[in-house]
Amino acid sequence: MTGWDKIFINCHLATMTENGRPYGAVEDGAVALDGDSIAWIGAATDLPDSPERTAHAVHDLGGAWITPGLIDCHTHIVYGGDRAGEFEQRLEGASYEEIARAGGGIRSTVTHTRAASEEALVASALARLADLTAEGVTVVEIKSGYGLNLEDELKQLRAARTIATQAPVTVSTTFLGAHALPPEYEGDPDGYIDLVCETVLPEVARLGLADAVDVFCENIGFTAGQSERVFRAARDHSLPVKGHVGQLSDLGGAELSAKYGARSCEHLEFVSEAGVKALAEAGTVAVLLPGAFYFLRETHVPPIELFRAHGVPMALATDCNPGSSPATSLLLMLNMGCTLFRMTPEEALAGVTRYAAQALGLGDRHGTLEHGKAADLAIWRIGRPAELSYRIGANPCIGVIRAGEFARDLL
Ligand code: DI6
Ligand code: FE
Repeated sequence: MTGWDKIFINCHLATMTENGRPYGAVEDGAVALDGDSIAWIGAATDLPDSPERTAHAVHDLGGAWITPGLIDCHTHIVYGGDRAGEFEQRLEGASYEEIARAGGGIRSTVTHTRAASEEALVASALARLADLTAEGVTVVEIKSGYGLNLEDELKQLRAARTIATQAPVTVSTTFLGAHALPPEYEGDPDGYIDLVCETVLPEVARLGLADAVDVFCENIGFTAGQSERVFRAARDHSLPVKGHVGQLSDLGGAELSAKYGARSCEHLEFVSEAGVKALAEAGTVAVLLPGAFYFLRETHVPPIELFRAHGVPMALATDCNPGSSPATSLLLMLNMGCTLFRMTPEEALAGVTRYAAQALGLGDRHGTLEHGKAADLAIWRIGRPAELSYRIGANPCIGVIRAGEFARDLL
């Protein structure tokens, strides 16, 4: 009797490790959990003893597949209000950029986020998060960037930290103070960057509210020079960086992010081959956001072939936000990554497990099924892993284990 807490048998494993098989698959596998970690994993025939003698609880999965808990590595899920009105405006012909330049867009969400209480922000985000966790998500990244002043950026980040205590997820927080220019700094973007670098970021760092720092380096966001100031301030406070770059235009943000050793670069529809090479050399993950691509009816596809050719790891995420991607289905992003960007289903799944973990600096604990890693599992009633990318609007998730405990149990 080994005394493990739980064992799952009669199942197939998409370990997402590099074991030489597609999806790192182990057919007819078994996984044992003890506490919040994987205690044993492998082919069922290699189990040291009968399942009943190894674990307190035996779960027969009837041929289901197990993947690592999914990771949504890029969201703006904490915000106030919504932007359905802008959706209508865009359908009548206004562009996302025009709406932003006219004071709508991100600024409109800033107004609603500033007006919302911290409790209200937590409650509305938890409702959206429930859609994600029902589909097997066990780790979520949450950005600030709708407060744009000290008080409201801190409020957003505290709300994100609170979510980790109220939902079955690990939360990684990102300070995105340089997301948009708040109205009180109109005409003075450098003055706002001073506030971000000299006041807000140091306080966020002092309070331990952010795990990384992000910037929106874009023609409707901040220049490369302004973005670099934020990256330097992050480095001064020992915080890793990531960059929203190349969503609408190429300002050289990929090269800049690589120079600062960014964990990830996001969007990347507009990036040169030199930028892709720089990402490869820096080991930066390309986080692709097909929800925003789709919702803004973008036509310029990220250079998937170049990422492959240069060995840039690709992740996929929802970018859940009220303006460019009101999406709360990571499975739909798998389908869109394949249909819109021509990723393979295996690349898509790696993009919400192994490489999403890498994008968050959590690869030592999350993203693959391996002995000693987090006991975060998603259990699927599917015949093979490609089905996770293939279906549209289905949720074949029949179980979620997070930190060793059932977070969803339809077994
Ligand atoms: N790019 C995006 O797609 C989101 N932020 C960003 O920098 C959109 C944010 C919004 O429109 O509210
Ligand atoms: Fe985003």
